[in-house]
Amino acid sequence: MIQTVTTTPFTDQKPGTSGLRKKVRVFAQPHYAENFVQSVFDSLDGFESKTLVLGGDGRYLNREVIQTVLKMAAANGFGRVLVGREGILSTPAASHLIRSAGAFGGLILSASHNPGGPDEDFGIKYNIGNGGPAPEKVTDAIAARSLVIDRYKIIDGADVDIDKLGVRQLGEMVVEVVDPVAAYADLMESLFDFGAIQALIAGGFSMAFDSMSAVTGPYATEIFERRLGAPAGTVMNGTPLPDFGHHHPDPNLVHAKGLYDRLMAADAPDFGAASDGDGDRNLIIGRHCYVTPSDSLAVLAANAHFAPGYANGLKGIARSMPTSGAADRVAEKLGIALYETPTGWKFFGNLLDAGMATICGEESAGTGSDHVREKDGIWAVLLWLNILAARKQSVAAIMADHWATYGRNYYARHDYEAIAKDRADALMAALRDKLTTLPGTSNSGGTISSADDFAYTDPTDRSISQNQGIRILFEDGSRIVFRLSGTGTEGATLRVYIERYVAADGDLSMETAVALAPLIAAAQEVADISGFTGMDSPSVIT
Ligand code: VG1
Ligand code: CO
Repeated sequence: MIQTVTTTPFTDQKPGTSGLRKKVRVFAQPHYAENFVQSVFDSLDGFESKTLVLGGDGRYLNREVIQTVLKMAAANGFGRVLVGREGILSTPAASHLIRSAGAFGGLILSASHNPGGPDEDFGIKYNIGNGGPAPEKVTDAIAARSLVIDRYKIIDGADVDIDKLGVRQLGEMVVEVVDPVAAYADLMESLFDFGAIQALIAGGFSMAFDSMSAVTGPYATEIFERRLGAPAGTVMNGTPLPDFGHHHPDPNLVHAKGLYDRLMAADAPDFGAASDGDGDRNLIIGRHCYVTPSDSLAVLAANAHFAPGYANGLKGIARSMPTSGAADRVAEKLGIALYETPTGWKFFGNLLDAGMATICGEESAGTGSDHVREKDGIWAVLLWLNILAARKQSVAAIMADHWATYGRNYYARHDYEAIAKDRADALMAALRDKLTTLPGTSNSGGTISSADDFAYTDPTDRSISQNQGIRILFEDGSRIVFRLSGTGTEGATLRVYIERYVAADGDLSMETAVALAPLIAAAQEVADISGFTGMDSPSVIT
């Protein structure tokens, strides 16, 4: 029985950098999730009888919202929903499923690297038929619809069994429960030299992979332990838990400190990696050698040809604006284009679809390629393993060689979390007011050569995205970027991105904090961070 339920709009359903993310208690309000899902469906055209992909990272509320979406998809006229068993699909696996099934689109239930549990975060993201996050014109339409919505459609009936593989009927719609892992693992096997990686591991190479009690557990166990032969226990925290074991599933030096300490110990394994809540981020740490995500992107791009899937070279590289320029130097050497986009994976989709870029990455531990339309944590780990197997060198040796060839972009991101929104806005407004007067002035970081608010024109459809972050550039090529996070659920988060380039003949072995100290001081001088935020130091440094 299709029911039409009367509702009233919520005013806070505009999707952020990556979908709608809110506290669970916000999502659990009557009609909240339903309003958003209906706003998505109302913003789409022509999905009748078509396929929707559905799955999430298993966090608290996942199973309930899966059922809601199934019933709403049936009531709204979808022909079929492909849902991961137990409601599980990593973000890259969902992207692959959308593409391989020729689905109309997909809904991914996740707040990604944000914590989960009854007092933590939940999220919903819509991906389009290319498998990638909905572009801004779609998210803008969803936001507009959410402000005027007055009814949603839902089937009145029993829950669907999503725990067993197979095909079921829900009203007029078919629900197909699929294995969340197998097709994704096959895709990985088609891109990388599993034989070479198996031989590496059989030869005594040791690794640790931290799934952070999030969605990659079953994927990592299948791929690293079963298919590649790594010993049992290689995958740590491999069972997805609704609250991620009370941990913050963000693979950075703060939240994956246990892994970091293990890789810095005297008896460290050769290689360590971690992924986030929904499996699209990656942290790479070699034995006694942390690799910044921006450097990782550059190294992966420079060495991708060692993997069978990329043996013919890259068409181009794309990175988000705050990501360091390390990849730019690789693109230059390879003679391929480098694209600089706003933060968030949704801006890469058009470049990948147009065949302009092959590899993309962000400083926030996201790297991926044209194999799907999302960033992909396990993919990045496998490409690293493939490169290590082919070059037969340690991570530290590869990094040293990379810097000696291209120079080194010292880089750090300082996050000031949970600050009052009006203070964060005031800080950014004060910076914007100064943009025209800053060039030519000097501070601890040197002389400022230019300052602007980043705007992006998509080269494929000419759409324009403005106010994507304030850039302060110095005469020596150093850079400070300021922007506000679009994924937080508490107050505002200020992100300050700090970068200094040292050429190949300069000092390549400084401590990052030492190399960046003058620029860190300059960020404070230019933006009065402590004055506006009341914080003397960042909450997280990555
Ligand atoms: C952050 C990162 C951004 C990333 C986004 C989604 O966004 O900075 O690079 O694409 O999270 O990643 P923001 O607006 O908070 O800076 V995930 O793994 O949370 O989907
Ligand atoms: Co994520």
